[in-house]
Amino acid sequence: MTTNHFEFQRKTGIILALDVTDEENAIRVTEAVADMVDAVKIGYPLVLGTGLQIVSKLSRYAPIIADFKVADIPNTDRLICEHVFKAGCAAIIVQGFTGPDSLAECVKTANEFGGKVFVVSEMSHPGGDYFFTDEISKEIAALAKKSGAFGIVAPATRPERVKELRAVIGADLKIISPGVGAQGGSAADTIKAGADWVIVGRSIYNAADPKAEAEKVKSEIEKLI
Ligand code: NUP
Repeated sequence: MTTNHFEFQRKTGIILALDVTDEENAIRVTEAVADMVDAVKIGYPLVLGTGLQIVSKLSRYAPIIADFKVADIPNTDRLICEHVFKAGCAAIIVQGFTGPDSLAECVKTANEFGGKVFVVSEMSHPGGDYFFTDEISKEIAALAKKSGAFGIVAPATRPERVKELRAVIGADLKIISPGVGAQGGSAADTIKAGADWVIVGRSIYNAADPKAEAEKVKSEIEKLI
């Protein structure tokens, strides 16, 4: 069994969402912003485009978070998590609506590899609160805490919800927040609301100068300290 020794440390407060679909761009953008981000989040677009072996190529630069929003029965969840952590990912994003047994299996498998689990509590897009009502999101966040997850995913597009979800989980769990930039959320407002990291994708990887764009977000967060 391979053990993943990557630790998340909050230096800049930025996680890059790397939704490019080819290796050349993936490496180019990651190399450019590696000093500016604490982790790189990859998901279906990049992994389906290049294969899971992209993890070993990118993990030289930063810890890798696999955003597969795992949402299955415990046995299937375990098989998915094993592949992700064996490939060298430091963390995985899973859904919480699947319930306590599925979540427990993800956390157990992650722990076997020294990896971490983030649970989606509420999604950031406009329709994201259609089923994830305030009460459901809070219940999912509470379940994430009870299950021993490392953190939750909460919407930067609704900082007030980040604040409410922070109140549910307390200080021990981490919050990572997508929705900054292209989806309209503000990095400063999200961190002020209680997020530990903002997740930024298109506004960095589509920029003519990804490094300069990441620097802007970094200094926006630094001003809060
Ligand atoms: O609620 C969520 N919203 C969201 O945007 C949960 C996510 N995991 N994401 C992901 O964050 C999304 O799939 C994308 O990879 C990233 C946001 O990217 P962008 O909107 O900054 O381009």
